[in-house]
Amino acid sequence: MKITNARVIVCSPGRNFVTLKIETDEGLTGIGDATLNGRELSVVSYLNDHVIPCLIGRDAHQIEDIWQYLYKGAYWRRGPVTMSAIAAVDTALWDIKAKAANLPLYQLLGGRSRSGVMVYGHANGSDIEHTVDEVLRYKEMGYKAIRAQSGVPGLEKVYGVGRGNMFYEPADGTLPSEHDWSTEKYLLHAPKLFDAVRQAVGPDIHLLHDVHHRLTPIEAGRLGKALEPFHLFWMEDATPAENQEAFRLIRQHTTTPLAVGEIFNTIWDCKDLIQNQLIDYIRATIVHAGGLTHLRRIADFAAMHQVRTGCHGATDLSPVCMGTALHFDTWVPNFGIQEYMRHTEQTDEVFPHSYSFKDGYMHCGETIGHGVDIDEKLAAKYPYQRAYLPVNRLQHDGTLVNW
Ligand code: GCO
Ligand code: MG
Repeated sequence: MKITNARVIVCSPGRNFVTLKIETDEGLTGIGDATLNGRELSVVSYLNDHVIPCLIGRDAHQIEDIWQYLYKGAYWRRGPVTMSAIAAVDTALWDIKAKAANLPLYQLLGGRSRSGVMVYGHANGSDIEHTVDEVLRYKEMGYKAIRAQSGVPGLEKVYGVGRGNMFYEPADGTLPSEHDWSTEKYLLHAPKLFDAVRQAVGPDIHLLHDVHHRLTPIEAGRLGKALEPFHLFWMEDATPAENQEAFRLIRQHTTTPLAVGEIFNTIWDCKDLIQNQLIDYIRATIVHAGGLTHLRRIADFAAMHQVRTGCHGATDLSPVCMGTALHFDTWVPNFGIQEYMRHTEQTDEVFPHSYSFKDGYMHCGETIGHGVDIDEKLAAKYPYQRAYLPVNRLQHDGTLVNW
């Protein structure tokens, strides 16, 4: 089965998405997500100018060889732009292979390991009271796991406080907007938030929190320790992880489970974290970590060290990534949880899909392939809109800090 054509489709039904469509001489087509929030067009160029010319004429069944060709063949390895492009090719080819086999994708990975995929939703509030209300609203909707974020008194704009609650969107300006930050204010506030949330929601709901890379390791240790009485499912991205050793210090100070990795793009970003058991959940997902072919390699390595998966699933990852991740989650033996931020109605219309939510669990569906399509005519009605992720500065002197 030869690849005859590959096209990049850029659309913005509420936010930007980059989709790769691969066509074959047997009439089968497949799609993959290539969206890199705030840097979308760099992946478009990488695909159009460098990857697609190398795909034409290749055997669509040779997923592994094509992956190696794009990874090793480029000489310049890794990085989010390259790995998102490789992921899109890989996802589209798995979609095609599953269609050729007439099977839903999870069957090709090894079949079903669980009845459904536990997901967590985002409860975002401007203050503690508002966040508690949001958590209770998510509980009402059936969620078994809920991430809680709230505004911090004295800080104007912080990560996680959305404009519309169901559809939180961090890319919010035609130039990067500026957030302000105070570690002191945040560290005083976060334990109060979880005290209130845990009391309101009861013991049975899993609670999660995203620190979004804002603390140093010792500060993260202090927060993890302060949150122990509220038994979190995880504390996410407590500190940046370029230096994987940094997590050792956090680990020494707290038993709050640690998750990291939504910005990782290969196994090399998490090798030390995993083999030294410095984390509990690995957040890498399909689109930013080289597709299914690479993600399953990370997952197998993680399983050897009792690290479980917790795939990134923010709205800036398209429904194509979500659908594919759900097939991965249905199979992966060391599954932990899946993030699920709902897309807007416009996005769902552009990307018809077979996955569904019921009682806190997602189901990938039994449609052959990964079960997500793109309505190209509708997509054409939503052209690309320039959008940036924000930057973050210390409140007291304007120093640029981690976002
Ligand atoms: C999460 C993430 C996102 C990111 C976003 C950046 O845990 O869901 O932190 O909200 O900020 O994906 O593009
Ligand atoms: Mg996060």
